[in-house]
Amino acid sequence: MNSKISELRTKALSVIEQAADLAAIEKARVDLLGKKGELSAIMKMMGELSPDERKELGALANQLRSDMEQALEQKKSVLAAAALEQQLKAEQLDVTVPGNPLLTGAQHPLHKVLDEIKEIFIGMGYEIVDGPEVEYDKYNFEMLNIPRDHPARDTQDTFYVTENVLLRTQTSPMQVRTMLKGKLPIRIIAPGRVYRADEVDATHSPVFHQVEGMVIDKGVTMGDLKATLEVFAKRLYGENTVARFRPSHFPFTEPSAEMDVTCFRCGGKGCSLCKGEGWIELLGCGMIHPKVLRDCGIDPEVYSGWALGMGLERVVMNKYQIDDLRLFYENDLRFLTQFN
Ligand code: 2U9
Repeated sequence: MNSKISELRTKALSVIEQAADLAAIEKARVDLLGKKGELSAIMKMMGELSPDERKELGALANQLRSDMEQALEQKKSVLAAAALEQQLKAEQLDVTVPGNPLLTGAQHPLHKVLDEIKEIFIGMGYEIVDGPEVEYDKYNFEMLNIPRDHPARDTQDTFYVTENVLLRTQTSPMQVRTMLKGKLPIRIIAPGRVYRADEVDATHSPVFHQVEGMVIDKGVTMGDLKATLEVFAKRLYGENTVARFRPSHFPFTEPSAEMDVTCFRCGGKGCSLCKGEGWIELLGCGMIHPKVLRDCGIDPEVYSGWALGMGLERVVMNKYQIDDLRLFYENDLRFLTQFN
């Protein structure tokens, strides 16, 4: 029995010493100290010994157990440290490697240019007004001198909600609402979404944006209109921009005009952007019709005013040479990220 204990001691210490990793040390622990292990087998045989022998050999076996436990613990901590060392080496982080760039949001090109337009007019003392997209027929058409039989009222062009309610086809009802409040003088810019029953193609959409403006005060003339819009054109497209006015017709202004600006790509020489013309049409404008002033409660003998209207999509398409209006509404990141 004595020699069995000392054989087990030699063998155990050697097995523990040779354990190559944590799994091997665990296996050694089970083999040596477990219920079915070799020390347990020795302990079971103790029952057959005399009390004196049992006392002596029991003490030896207990000493062996505690020595094995200590050796296992020691080896285990050496192996655990080595394993940790190896893991740290394998998982080494290079903190200087550049990270994955995050996609950041950016302003939509329509919004970006609208903000520029607003800033230009705010700088000249204008207020920005907002109003409902579902409007009364009265504010959208009637008070703007657009009679019942006018082509613009054709149901093909207008989304009607009821006989008297519609989706606004222009932002002009906001000017009507402002005039009806009766506070003068007026200097406003009215930007917003408008609706027309058009088929979608490269230049048409049933939803688009207009920016309109209006000034009403005593003694306002066509000279004020021209001077203000020339400054606007230079601020929007650059100081070298020249504006020209062509006669036009709108039911709500008299006289009416359209304003062209020199092409900002070729400076007026003629190129593919301006189709060889040297000019690009920017907006419509005119002196507010006396009937419109009167219907909105303003005496045209005392007050006069001018108004402008432009399609925002067209301005942005010219500015960035975008050839298809649908790109504004498709939210394709390949398009949108170009304006970051
Ligand atoms: C009131 C009085 C006058 C607004 C105006 C235009 C000229 C104009 C078009 C440009 C392109 C609309 O988007 S578009 O199709 N608009 O040419 N708009 S003057 O005149 C007003 C508005 C309200 C009470």
